[in-house]
Amino acid sequence: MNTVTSKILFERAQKTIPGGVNSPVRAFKSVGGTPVFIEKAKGAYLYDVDGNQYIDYIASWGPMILGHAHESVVKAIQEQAVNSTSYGAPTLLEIEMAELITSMVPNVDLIRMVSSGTEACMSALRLARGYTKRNKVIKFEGNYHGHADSFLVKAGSGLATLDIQTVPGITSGVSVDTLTAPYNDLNAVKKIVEENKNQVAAIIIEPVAGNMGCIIPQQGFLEGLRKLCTEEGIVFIFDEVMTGFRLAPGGAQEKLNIKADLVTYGKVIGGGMPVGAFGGKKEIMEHIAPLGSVYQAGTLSGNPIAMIAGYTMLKELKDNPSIYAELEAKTKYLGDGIEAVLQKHGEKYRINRFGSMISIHFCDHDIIDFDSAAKADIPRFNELFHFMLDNGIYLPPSAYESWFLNNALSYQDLDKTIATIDKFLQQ
Ligand code: HOZ
Repeated sequence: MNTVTSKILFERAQKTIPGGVNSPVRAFKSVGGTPVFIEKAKGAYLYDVDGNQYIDYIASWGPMILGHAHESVVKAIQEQAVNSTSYGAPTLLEIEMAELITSMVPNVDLIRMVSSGTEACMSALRLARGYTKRNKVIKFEGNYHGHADSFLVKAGSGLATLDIQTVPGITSGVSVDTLTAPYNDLNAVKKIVEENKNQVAAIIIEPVAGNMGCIIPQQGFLEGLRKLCTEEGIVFIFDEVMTGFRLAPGGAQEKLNIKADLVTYGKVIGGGMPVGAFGGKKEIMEHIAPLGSVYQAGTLSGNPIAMIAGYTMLKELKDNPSIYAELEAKTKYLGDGIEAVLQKHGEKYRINRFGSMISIHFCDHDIIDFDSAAKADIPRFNELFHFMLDNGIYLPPSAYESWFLNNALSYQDLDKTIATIDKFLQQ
């Protein structure tokens, strides 16, 4: 595959942008090689600056559930753009968006728009601290909640990809309040809570993890955390930046039937535009300014372009819930097809799949937490990544990321993906 223009652009980018990218995972550092630069995308396909087409399994890290440049979303953005791109003042659109989200998602009485998933998680934690008057937070190893200081301890995604254990610039005063436990280990969490009696403000979790590959919560894990939070007066925060509106109209809360106290969202509620939100129980949300004194603000919060793009996509998901069954069927088809070829070639593997999230791990042990994910054969994944890319299939450029399916993918695309993995295994 000819990617000469991408290579030239990467050289040029490095002269003015740190590492040539605006988000580290994109740099291909762990998989090696140089990133391809994208010119456009439509439906299930990305097109790079050299004119190559790729079947996309990233979907902008989740939000492109209906595929890229979905017609109604594009039209809505165009119609709004002529009325200006930002006002810094209230709009009807924000109310319609809040009403739509609260009609789709359980346990969200009030919701505040922000501009990214990072901002949503950072604000939700501040709120939980303000509400409980406690300082500590428990997060899970390999979960990633954006790049706010409190969350960059044993984090997944780019930190796992680049093997960054400690982040310079984060003071010990901040990180001392972040306690970590292995994912799926309820007893470890109970122990931490016991050792920090009445000090834990929040437990934050990716209800289905997507930042160390896709990892599924084991039976009883989330239920146990819910019970513990209720008993100990801890705010239970679901980070639904990846799972929100993807696993079900009501996200992981609906799909797994677990109530969170606060929920955070990211790009998915903007149809891929830069946006996020956090919401939850009235009793907690009322502590946010201007109702309460937990301060949180932003000129671009509730931005009209982001609102109309997100509203249009979410409304389509609400009106056509069969999309979820279609997506899940496609993901199962892909997973079963990949499993068949892996078995045929006697490869050691685990496939983790939930809804339209999936990841393949080359190993002979179950992938249930960060340690087990890290013990898989990462170089083998990196080889797969490059073989797929060279054959027009764009997987996440890291073994520590989930793949995300979009509903524009055809069964022909899935067959091509399976056949390409078969070819890879024949080498
Ligand atoms: N941290 C993101 C994946 N979990 C990647 C963000 C990006 O590079 O766009």
